[in-house]
Amino acid sequence: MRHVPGYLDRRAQEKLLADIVERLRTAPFFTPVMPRWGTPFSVRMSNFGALGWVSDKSGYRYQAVHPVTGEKWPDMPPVLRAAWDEITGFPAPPEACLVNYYTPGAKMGMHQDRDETDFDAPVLSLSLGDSAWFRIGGVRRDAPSRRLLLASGDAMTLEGASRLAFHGIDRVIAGSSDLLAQAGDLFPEGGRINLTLRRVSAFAPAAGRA
Ligand code: MD3
Ligand code: FE
Repeated sequence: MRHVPGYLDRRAQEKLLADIVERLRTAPFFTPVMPRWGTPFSVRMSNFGALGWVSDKSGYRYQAVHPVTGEKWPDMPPVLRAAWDEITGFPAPPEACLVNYYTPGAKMGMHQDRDETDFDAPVLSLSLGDSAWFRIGGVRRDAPSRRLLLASGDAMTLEGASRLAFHGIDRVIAGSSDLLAQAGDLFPEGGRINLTLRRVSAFAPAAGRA
């Protein structure tokens, strides 16, 4: 795992936020619910790119359309594609960008990300808005964990052993950033947006030259 504090400067964060807000008009945040029980997540979500992650009573999955509007997901903001190439160097483009929105009281319990076919590809995360305490442990739920503060503009990559580590968001620090206020009245409570870029399907590298 690699943490890159301040990967996006303030201007780049504002441009990315504007690109996100524009896309949320056609792909508004939805409230995912837990499979089986239907308990709502405290985090609201949307997606950009060919595939988006959704969760409803029938399960977790990636799909090409928004679960409420039925429309295809918007394209990814160009700066995200550039960040993927620059930070990960992975030889195939990201297929999915999950957009998580945390109000100041929202959290995400410890979980593994295993709905993708290809665990060899990295996951890239970018944070905007309020800082949050991120927790990461081991590949077993009972392994010891540590926490890391993720601030607006920070990037983080997860690959190799960390790709299947349990992780979550303990707490958002309300009022720690004024970035989301730039979006007018869309985020009256402030909060935090996290973007995760992923490969979903397996990528077969071209055969090497002899
Ligand atoms: C560690 N998101 O969307 S981003 C998620 O801040 C998720 O919204 C958190 O966990 C958030 O699934 C954490 C950092 C992150 C993303 C993917 C990971 C950490 C990861 C995949 C494997 C291990
Ligand atoms: Fe996760």
